[in-house]
Amino acid sequence: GKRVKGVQIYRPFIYGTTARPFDEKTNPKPPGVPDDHTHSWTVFVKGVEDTDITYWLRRVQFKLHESIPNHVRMVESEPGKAFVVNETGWGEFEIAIKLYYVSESGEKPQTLYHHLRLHPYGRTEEEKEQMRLNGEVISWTYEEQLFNEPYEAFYEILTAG
Ligand code: SLL
Repeated sequence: GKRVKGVQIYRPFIYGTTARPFDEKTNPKPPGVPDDHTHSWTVFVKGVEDTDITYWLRRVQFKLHESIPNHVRMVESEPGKAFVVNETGWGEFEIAIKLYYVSESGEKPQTLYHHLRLHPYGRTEEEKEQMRLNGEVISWTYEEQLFNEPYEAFYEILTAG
């Protein structure tokens, strides 16, 4: 196919993690979770304000720490749904997030890296205290996916919405 010359298309998305400490009242530990696990957490790739991104993103591979059973997780797209892995654990680590684009794009997969945060962080004590009070540790990155001179068929898909 031909490419649309001189055209750049940007699509915003968010990736990151949200973690909650286990707590009898607010986040009870489900049965079967190992004793040494202190947190539940989720890693995701999704559209801004939950807009659909599955028209350009086909699947996402999350590579978790090797200590986690079945640590390479492939998540296929479901229309309108975020790409998510839910887990429990005790430690922070780097997650490799590999994006696979829809075949019409002709784009090669691309890998992002995200540090799972379980513990409150911030530049100031106030920021940390706020996370403690909220009962969750959010670490999200806003990103824009650039499609440079997309193929004509893919351009149609990108601009159909
Ligand atoms: C650390 N470098 O030492 C890190 C590694 C690994 C965290 C953290 C295991 C969960 C499971 C888990 O939380 N690993 O057993 O399913 O802090």
